[in-house]
Amino acid sequence: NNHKSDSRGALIVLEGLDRCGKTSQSSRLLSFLERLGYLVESWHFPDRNTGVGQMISSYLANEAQLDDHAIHLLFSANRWEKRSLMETRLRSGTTLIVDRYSYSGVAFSSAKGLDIEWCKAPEMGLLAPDLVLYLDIPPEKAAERGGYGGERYEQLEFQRKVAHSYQLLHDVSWKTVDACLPIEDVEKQLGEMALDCVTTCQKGKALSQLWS
Ligand code: NYM
Repeated sequence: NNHKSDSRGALIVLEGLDRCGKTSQSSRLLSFLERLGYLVESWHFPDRNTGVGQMISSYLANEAQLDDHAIHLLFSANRWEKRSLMETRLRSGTTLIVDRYSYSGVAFSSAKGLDIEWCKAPEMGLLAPDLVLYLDIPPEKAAERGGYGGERYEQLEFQRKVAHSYQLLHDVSWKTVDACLPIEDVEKQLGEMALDCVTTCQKGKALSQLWS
């Protein structure tokens, strides 16, 4: 590895509705990049291991009730508490594959009716992803996959609203992949897009911040 000083890992985010296949695709993407010899870690938000994460987890399990604004800020705080570690990892050359990020935060909260600009505000200053891979699936198809775990938000009607909110968030870093394709085809497409991004960041690309 001939590291230039501005060489770094890539921040790659996977987004999509519940049951779109994000979690299995992120582990496939992790092994793909590992096999090619890259330093790579798999992350997930919400990170339920922190104190804030435990509050989020009991909210999602319907064990705790919280005001919509308050839970929104907790999801955001859960990203802020990982921000410096995230930057350290990226600068040391590790690529991060992140299952859900600020886009989930904004899409799910604005689907409840909160103002979208209000939802984006606490995300400002978090690291901007180099690539957002959106696993596109019609809400009805996702619901058919079954296994909605019974957590809060896992209902067809609500997922339709989330899908609509996601559409408002597309920016230049987004690539949409048809999540209804066979799992190996999705894997292959994600792999190619991720590899391209990792190579660019390795050559040296400035880290930027949300939302720009
Ligand atoms: N979720 C996730 C939010 O509402 N806001 C956020 O900022 C994030 C990261 O949490 N239905 C929602 C989306 C999911 C739920 O996520 C739990 P997962 O990926 O099932 O652990």
